[in-house]
Amino acid sequence: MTNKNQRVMKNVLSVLLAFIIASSAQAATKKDAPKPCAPIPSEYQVAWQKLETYAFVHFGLNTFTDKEWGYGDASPALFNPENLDCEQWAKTCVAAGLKGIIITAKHHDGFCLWPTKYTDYSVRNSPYKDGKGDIVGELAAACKKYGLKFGVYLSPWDRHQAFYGTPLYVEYYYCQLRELLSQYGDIFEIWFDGANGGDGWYGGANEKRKIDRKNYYDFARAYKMLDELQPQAIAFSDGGPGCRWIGNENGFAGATNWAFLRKGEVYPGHSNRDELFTGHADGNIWVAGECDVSIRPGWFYHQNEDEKVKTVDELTDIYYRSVGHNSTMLINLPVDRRGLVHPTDSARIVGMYKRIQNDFKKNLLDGAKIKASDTRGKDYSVKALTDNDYDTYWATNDDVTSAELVITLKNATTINRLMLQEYIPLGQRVSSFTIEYLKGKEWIAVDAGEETTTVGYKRLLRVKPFVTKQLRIRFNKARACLCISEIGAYYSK
Ligand code: FUL
Repeated sequence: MTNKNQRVMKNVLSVLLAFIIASSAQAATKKDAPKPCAPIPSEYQVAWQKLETYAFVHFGLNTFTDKEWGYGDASPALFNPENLDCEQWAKTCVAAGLKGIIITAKHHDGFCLWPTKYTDYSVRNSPYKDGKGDIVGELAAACKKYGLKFGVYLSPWDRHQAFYGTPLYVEYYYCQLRELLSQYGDIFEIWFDGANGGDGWYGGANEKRKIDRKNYYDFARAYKMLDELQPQAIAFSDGGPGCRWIGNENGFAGATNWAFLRKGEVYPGHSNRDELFTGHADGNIWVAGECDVSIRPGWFYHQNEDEKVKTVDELTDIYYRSVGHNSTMLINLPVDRRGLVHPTDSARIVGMYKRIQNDFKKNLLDGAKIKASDTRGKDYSVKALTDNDYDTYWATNDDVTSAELVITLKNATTINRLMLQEYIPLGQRVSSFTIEYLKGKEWIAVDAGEETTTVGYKRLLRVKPFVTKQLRIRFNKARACLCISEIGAYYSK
């Protein structure tokens, strides 16, 4: 072999060798990875949960009739928001760190904010832009422009339509759903509200109508349509399947909060509020909770609630009890009669965001030494716990379902906030944990004022300030080996 040939051969061999090493390392990572612990979320459910906070906008004829539940008989002539500006809503959300907006395309009164082909009871017959407006379209465009996700609420209950309660209405409902899913770009969440109060205008019948909540709407059709047109869209209802109602409208999830329900037990319109609040520890489908709450007492704008907007303190408390309890926070900003988010509401929600950003400004565990009682191997080391990358995680060996982390800080540090995150693509595992700090020679358990059971995507604890150089996190019990993405400690003034 000539020198040149030898060199070429050497190069080929080294490339081959690198390839073999790389692919065997990859195979090792794969082989060593913890097995998923069922039920597990879809990739879309994981992406959705990472949004953490997003906005609801309740807007419609109710805004002009000062009602919460329109009867279905109000004239579209009343709908006239003269300064409507969806970009103002979007800019408010961006300033408040909210990641998307879900709008009431149709509420229970049946009035549609888009010029649907299937009824006259819509913006098309209102003074707004002389009937040429399309608020769903305008908001979809504003969301796109400002990098927000866009979602819709399409009330199954319709107090306007004469044929509500008959099979024809179900056809009507799915025609409208198809319009919304095919005309406005990507939809991240669709809301199937569970309310079916009974009485309504119904084309002048003025009567009470009862439907079979479990079967009437044939929701399987909706899920099929979503699979076909918007597979990433998360379907909200009392029982999912994308995400579930948390069982109250206060914005609070259980401190114990499993992302599971038992298949078939909860469906839209059924409400066992206790099981929605905590999920089912033994559930077999992944349906994480969503906390919907209004920034005012009502969902729609009422001038007499201008002084009743939730304070920054109240909103911050909601954040800790929703996002911090393994749920998402869906905060309603009711747009007023001008068609704008009211300045008080905007100031409060931005105030909450600033407070939260401040609370989590600096992870005091950065640069700390962490020792684990068990580690699966170098691909799952404790380094992952503070690398600020959710997708890397510390894991224990297969049979190790309890383990502890001892964290040594450089200096004595004051702490009053703690954070834990599990790597949920492999399931939700932890069912009991304790956090302690070293005081002299004694380990003292922090008092979170609530049970320290589940973790899930994110668990936040607010504790009385303590000063320490060492922390200990004990995972006492889990459904399978531990997979922890991030841990944090902070000081909030
Ligand atoms: C409830 C509805 O009845 C309210 O009007 C509101 O839309 C709320 C978010 O859901 O079920």
